[in-house]
Amino acid sequence: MKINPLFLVTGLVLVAALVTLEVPIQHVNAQKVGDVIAPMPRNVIIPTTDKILVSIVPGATFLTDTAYNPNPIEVSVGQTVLWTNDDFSFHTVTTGEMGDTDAGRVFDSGLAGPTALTSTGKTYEFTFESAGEYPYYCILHPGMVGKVIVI
Ligand SMILES: [Cu+2]
Repeated sequence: MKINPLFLVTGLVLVAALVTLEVPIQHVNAQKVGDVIAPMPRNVIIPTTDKILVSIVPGATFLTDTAYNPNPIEVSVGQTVLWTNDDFSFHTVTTGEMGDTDAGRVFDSGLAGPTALTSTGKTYEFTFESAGEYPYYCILHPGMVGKVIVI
C-alpha cells in the first residue's frame, strides 16, 4: 500500500505542533512544583503559616514605622514574607530607604504589574535567601518604613 506523502507531511506537522504545545504546559507545572520549598513525602500537609504575614494597615499613608505590621520582623533564611494591603490606598514594599539610588534592588512590589499593591487585598511575597537586615519603605509614601531581619 502506498501512503500519500501529503498525509505523511500533515501527520508530522500535527505531531510537531502537539510537542510544541506540550512544552509550555510542562513548564507551568514545573513552576508550580518549584513553589514548594522541598520535596515532601505524601500525606504531609504544608501549613500555610509557613509564610510570615505582614499587613499594610488601614491609614498606612499617614503612619511611619507602624504602617507595616508587625514591624520589624525576624525571619529565617529561606522563609517567605507575605505582605497584604489592608488599606484602600496604593502602597509599595520596596527595599532601601528614601533617596536610595538602588531602591528596590532586593525586592519591590512595584508601581505596576501583577505584584503591585494597588488596592485592598492585594498581596506581595518575597523569599529571603540571604541573612541580613532589609530595610524597606513605600515609594509612594516614603514615611512608611519597615525592616526584615533575616537570621
Ligand atoms: Cu504607601
